Amino acid sequence: MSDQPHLLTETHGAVAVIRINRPKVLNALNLELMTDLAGMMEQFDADDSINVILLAGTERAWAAGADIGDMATASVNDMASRDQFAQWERIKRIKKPIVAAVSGFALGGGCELMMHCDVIVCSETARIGQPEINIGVMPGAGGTQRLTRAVGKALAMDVVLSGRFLSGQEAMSHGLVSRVVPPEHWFDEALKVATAIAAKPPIALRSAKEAVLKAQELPLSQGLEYERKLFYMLFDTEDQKEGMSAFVEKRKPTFKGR
Ligand code: CO8
Repeated sequence: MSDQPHLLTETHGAVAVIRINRPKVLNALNLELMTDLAGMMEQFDADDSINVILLAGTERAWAAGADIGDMATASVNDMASRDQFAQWERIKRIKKPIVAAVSGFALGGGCELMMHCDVIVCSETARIGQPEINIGVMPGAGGTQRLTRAVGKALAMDVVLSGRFLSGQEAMSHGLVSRVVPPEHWFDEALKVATAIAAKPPIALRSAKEAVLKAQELPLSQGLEYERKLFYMLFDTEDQKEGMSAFVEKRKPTFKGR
């Protein structure tokens, strides 16, 4: 094992940056890393001084998938008893917005981790795919489901069955990522986006994230009802009073997260 930490953190105002740091294996995601990542995200989720989490890889790789070395000789029972997906469930439950800064390879579990993020800022030259088919398996952390919902059946089938990679530009044109940027700006643009979001009222951010995620699961009429309830609830926050008064008084609002 390397003595370098596999996750690095820093804060920029109300943005907590987590960088995946296993460059020698293109940021392959092993169980220890995923467990620490989930724990770190939960800590930032509970920290009132943080409003947005920015998850980044390196320039060469966001993450080239789950660590194949760890799985190569595993049995069904080994895989089931490791229960690796419990860590992914923890990430799914993070309430604060997660911005992804994606450059290089986002493959297999890497693509699936990217799809767990809320706003995805991606380099034009990123290489995104679900190439598990090339090593005798298929996506296991949501790839067949989230990719299909994002890009539609035809392209999802192509990516999953052929194992081919999409460029950042292609991913953008099919709605898989939020913004695509020139290669040299993959991190600074993502930080700008995260910083801008971090200035918004925290309770409204959390509610809006929750409602958009519900759209992936609920039928339209139930989703609309869910949205309406969250919308009404925001009228019980100081930030709603402040935001609307500031608009009427033509001044900048000061949000307090209450
Ligand atoms: N796991 C472990 N090591 C990896 C991985 C990986 N996913 N990807 C790259 N590496 C290692 C290589 O073995 C190599 O190590 P070394 O220098 O010791 O030989 C190093 O990273 C650099 O890689 P390459 O020399 O291969 O670099 P290239 O530029 O030639 O190729 C590629 C880059 C195309 C990204 C290539 O490395 C590759 O194909 N990687 C594997 C991609 C892949 O198949 N990903 C899917 C993995 S399976 C998966 O993600 C299932 C998810 C299920 C849910 C998660 C819960 C467990």
